[in-house]
Amino acid sequence: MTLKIGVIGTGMIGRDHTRRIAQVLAGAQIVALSDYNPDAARAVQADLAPNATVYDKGEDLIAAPEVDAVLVCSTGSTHEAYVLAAIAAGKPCFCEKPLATTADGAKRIVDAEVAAGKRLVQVGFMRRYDAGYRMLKEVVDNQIGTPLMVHAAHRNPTVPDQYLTPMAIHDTLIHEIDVFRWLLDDDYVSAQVVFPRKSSHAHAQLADPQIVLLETAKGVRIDVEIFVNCRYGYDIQCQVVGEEGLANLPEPMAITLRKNATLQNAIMTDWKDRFVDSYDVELTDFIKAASQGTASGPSSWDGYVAAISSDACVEAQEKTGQIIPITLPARPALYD
Ligand code: NAD
Ligand code: ISE
Repeated sequence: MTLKIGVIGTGMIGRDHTRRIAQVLAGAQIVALSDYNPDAARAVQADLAPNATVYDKGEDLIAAPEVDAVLVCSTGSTHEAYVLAAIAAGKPCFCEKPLATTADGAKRIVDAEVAAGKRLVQVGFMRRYDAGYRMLKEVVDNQIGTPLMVHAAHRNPTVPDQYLTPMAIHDTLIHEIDVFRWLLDDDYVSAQVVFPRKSSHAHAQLADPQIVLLETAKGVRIDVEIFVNCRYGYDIQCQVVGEEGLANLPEPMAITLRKNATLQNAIMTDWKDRFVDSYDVELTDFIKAASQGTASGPSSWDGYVAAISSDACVEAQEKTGQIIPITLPARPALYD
């Protein structure tokens, strides 16, 4: 069976996911596209999916009989309504992060999915599919004893002018928020944010860098540096310290060059390149489950917990230095 997919939101990542489904992955085809800006959808149609229908409204794409499953890749604030519409239509839905921009919005999705009685939603937390993080998890689970601390960094070379202080959490740290829950099999109980000296490259409405301190239910302490004007490259670092040893996330593969009396390794500059394989694997997982009428991988529950934890981190930014508690509701059996 070939899964017929409709993509809502044909900006940077919507275009990239359309490319991988149209040109790289097996088992699916793009039959429909929609974007708030119809020219963006038509440009992707012309370049990558000439047989797809362009819909003016995402809701019409979701309802279209030829669409078996939906990819929501539009701006974060629009995700909730589209995911709810896909659940109401009984269609599997891959939603880019964040699942919703508020915890209440994410809870509405969890409630709708629980009422539907089966998993229909996969959230785009692609790091769980990254070969390096999977190797790290294997070592954390089996070789370094009880994990005690995590030291991490999420660095982007630059960000657009619209990127404001809270986005360091909702847009950027949200990947660490999800992947550390999965890596440690744990949940957060508190968050604290402190601001180092500000980079002169950050604009007036952006505090950059930031340091987020998370504490988990099992007592692991996590520090994450978020630095989105670091200039030198796109750099994701993660070190887990356990009772018996220490494990680092592997660096992405790169040529080691000896030349002109120097030893060099290139550093990537774009998240699209850094996680290119993980996006392929996460969408392969989506295609497989959606072809069976369901979803697997990061769930609405994971998206909801990420939203609750993000909200606490934003509060911790606003009350810098204070420790903000994180309390989670009981998890519905659907997500066991
Ligand atoms: P983008 O701005 O390049 O694209 C967003 C697109 O959504 C635009 O074409 C815009 O016209 C469209 N849009 C806005 N409102 C809409 C609506 N109501 N209906 C339909 N389309 C609408 O942004 P992007 O970088 O592609 O990010 C899109 C989403 O993907 C965001 O939620 C972002 O957080 C997420 N993202 C995830 C990753 C990742 O690593 N997983 C990376 C980048 C972006
Ligand atoms: C972007 O939206 C992503 O998801 C990238 O993975 C992240 O590194 C970047 O900071 C975000 O803006």
